[in-house]
Amino acid sequence: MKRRDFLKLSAGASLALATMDLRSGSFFKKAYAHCDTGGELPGSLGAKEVTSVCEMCFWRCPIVAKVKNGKVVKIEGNPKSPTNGRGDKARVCARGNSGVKLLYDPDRVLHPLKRKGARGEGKFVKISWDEALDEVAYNLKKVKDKYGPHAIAYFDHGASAEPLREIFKAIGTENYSNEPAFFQCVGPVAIAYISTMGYLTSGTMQYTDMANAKAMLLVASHIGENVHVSHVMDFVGGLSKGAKLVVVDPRFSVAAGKADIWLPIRPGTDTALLLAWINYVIKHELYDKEFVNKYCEGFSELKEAVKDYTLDWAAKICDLKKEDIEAAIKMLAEAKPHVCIHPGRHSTWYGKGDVYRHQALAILAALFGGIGTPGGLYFPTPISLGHVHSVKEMEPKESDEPLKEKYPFAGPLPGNPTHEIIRATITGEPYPIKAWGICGVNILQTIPNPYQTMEALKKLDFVFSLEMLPTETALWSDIVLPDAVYLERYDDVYTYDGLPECFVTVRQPAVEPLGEAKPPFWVAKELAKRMGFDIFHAESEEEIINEKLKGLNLTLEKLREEGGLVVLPAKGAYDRENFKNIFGEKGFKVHLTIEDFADEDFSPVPKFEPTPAPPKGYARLIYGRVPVHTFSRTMNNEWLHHEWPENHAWINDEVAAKIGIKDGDEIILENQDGKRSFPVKAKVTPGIRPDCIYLPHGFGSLSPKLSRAYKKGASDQFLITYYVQDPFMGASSHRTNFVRIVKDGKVLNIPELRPVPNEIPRFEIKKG
Ligand SMILES: Nc1nc2c(c(=O)[nH]1)N[C@H]1C(S)=C(S)[C@@H](COP(=O)(O)OP(=O)(O)OC[C@H]3O[C@@H](n4cnc5c(=O)[nH]c(N)nc54)[C@H](O)[C@@H]3O)O[C@H]1N2
Ligand SMILES: Nc1nc2c(c(=O)[nH]1)N[C@H]1C(S)=C(S)[C@@H](COP(=O)(O)OP(=O)(O)OC[C@H]3O[C@@H](n4cnc5c(=O)[nH]c(N)nc54)[C@H](O)[C@@H]3O)O[C@H]1N2
Ligand code: SF4
Ligand SMILES: [Mo]
Repeated sequence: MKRRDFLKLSAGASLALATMDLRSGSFFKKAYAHCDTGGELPGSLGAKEVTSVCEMCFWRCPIVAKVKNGKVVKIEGNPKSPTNGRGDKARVCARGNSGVKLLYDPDRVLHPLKRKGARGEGKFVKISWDEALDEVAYNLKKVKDKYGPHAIAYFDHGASAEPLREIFKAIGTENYSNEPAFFQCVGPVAIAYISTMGYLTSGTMQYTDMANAKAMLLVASHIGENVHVSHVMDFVGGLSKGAKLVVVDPRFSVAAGKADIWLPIRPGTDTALLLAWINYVIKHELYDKEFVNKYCEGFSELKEAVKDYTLDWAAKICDLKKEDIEAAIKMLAEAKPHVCIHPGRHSTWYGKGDVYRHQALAILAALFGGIGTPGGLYFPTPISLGHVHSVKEMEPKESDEPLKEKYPFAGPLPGNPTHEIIRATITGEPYPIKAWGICGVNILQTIPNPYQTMEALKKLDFVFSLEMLPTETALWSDIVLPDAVYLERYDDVYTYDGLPECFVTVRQPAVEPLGEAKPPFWVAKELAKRMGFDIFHAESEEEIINEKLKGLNLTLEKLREEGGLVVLPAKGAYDRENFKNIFGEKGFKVHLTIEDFADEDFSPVPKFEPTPAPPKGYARLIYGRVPVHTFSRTMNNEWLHHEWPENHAWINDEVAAKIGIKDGDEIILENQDGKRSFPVKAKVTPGIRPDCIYLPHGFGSLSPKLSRAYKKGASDQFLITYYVQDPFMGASSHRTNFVRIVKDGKVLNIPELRPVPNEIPRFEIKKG
């Protein structure tokens, strides 16, 4: 298959990479046809402009909301933002534009609700806020009194979950699942990069200087489908200036469509490739000697540890051609030190070996000298906000039987691994967990094994959620509290500490909350009152915001006058000498071998730990993003649903021909435990390996109350029943499941077209 043939396949590419300025498109005309603007044409004429911050995903782009007749009619990028394209080029992505349709989603939860039927059944009655809050406070107190503070757990994600978190801290529980954002997302990459180079390159921010890179390596990172506006702009900026690109992905992603070399790797074998590359770079002296001598520790141990990993070995394990992987590493080496080895972001793939994969990526970046240099990874600018005195932060007491005991690198983080909480809820061991609070996370669509999560939900004495939409998770709650949408509330002060310039901005309401929806700060304050916690001394969110802005000699008023955003200079992005690591130590050091890992009986250098290959008759289930949706949260959005209403299951064309599947056929996927998906259309393509089936994530909602999203496409999540927990920090794997196809009631086994070498064990299906 030649590159130009593949280019035809990446239909999503231009859509995604344009980062969607939809202002002049027919899309908007059509979209506005449904927008009730009181008979007036929408647009900026005569509209009030309110600056704020997007929360359609966590990149938090600065925005301007245009308000006409008391309604938000349009959202644009804040023209002052140095990262979204300034002035009239200020961009938001398709999702950012479509916040309007989250706000006015007819399915929104606008009143406090109390469950009437069984959990999950979706039957509720409206109750007053007083009743709802009394009920939450009463039940949390009851569980705490009977079983102790750790019997209460909190699942949270995103801005609106933060005020409520203070309640759980005051209760004294350490069982907040420190977010799907860690244990289902960045956990492994965070541990690897902090341990190797002393800072986190992939938190909310990504410190990747792709705009100035001469070459880039993306391992999985499917930029273009994974859309964070300034990140995509940096990527495209680098490419347009001629940067070379190597993409390692079993699927022909949008980014692969832009690549000089695409390596369609056997899933789960990336560390083998990286180890062979590290060995090759050392053996052929392709590394940056000055950088390694000056900043790196452990070079000779690393050299010794990787000496047997040859390109021939990796080619066999990874099912790639030796010539291709050699050409790729040479291409990257030629650009050193201005080479961007992307650290990745979502990294909870296989449970075992995920940390080593990202450790190997960090080592490769260091060998090329691509850290603290233009075009490589860079250092964040320190920005200090003022101290908040008006909220009394409580620290949870540690339990005698900590759930993270088995995981040495979950230690310094607040919260406990998600699946430790879920299993303790089911078994009562090591202690009972009897009540859950949920905010900003759709636990049934994002935490592996939703069937186990439902089992846990059934066991609870009490569960409540703060939500905007009647999602699967809301349907399983006893009390649902209606949250204000981000366009209706204050949240936080947001700083951007990257390149080309930094800034500070703030989220503020464009309109009043609809119905009886209330902002999270109000909810937390009211709950604190009822629980008897004297923690919120601020009268309003503005007070807290002003305390924070004081650190930058700003006030909310001043920030508003400045167009909602103040640009701050980026400092020290390439300054290795004055770098301070996250532990506050000055001076830049790279640990090519990690003693802390050895101290905990892990390997100090990356180790290839093969994940089991698909059992005979199955393909591995893999997943990713589509550019116009964020996880499950946007599936019911009118405009985004219109653009991308359902997902397709990507199936290799040779496999499809052998089992008689045609493009567009309706199929069902069945996993190794016999769990079946909703019907989904097949996308037959040479752009995926024969041993994988790919499902874009977030589709296939199980909530009948989401009138657009319900049963549209298939949920990857409901096929993920088997997970492996990462021995470093207890994060759970998402790519350890296998599927075959059911068509017209007949089960079709997936033929094995790529032989599996003996070094890779095979997954064994448990009977019964
Ligand atoms: N539009 C949109 N953008 C988003 C989000 C969203 O919901 N919507 N979410 C944001 C968030 S929080 C995150 S964490 C990021 C996630 O985005 P990334 O960090 O880019 O996610 P990955 O899992 O690294 O990438 C998915 C790709 O991995 C490939 N893949 C699967 N298995 C393997 C394997 O074993 N090896 C290799 N090399 N590749 C494999 C898949 O084919 C797919 O192309 O996206 C962010 N951006
Ligand atoms: N199978 C599978 N699982 C995954 C992933 C995957 O690709 N596949 N990706 C993983 C990754 S990288 C991540 S970061 C996580 C993301 O995990 P989640 O954050 O759980 O993602 P969503 O499905 O968008 O669920 C968010 C929920 O919060 C609600 N919500 C959104 N905004 C607000 C708000 O302002 N206030 C309130 N109260 N509620 C709000 C939405 O309605 C929705 O129900 O998922 C992880 N899990
Ligand atoms: S990338 Fe898109 S959805 Fe995410 S914050 Fe920016 S505009 Fe909003
Ligand atoms: Mo994520």
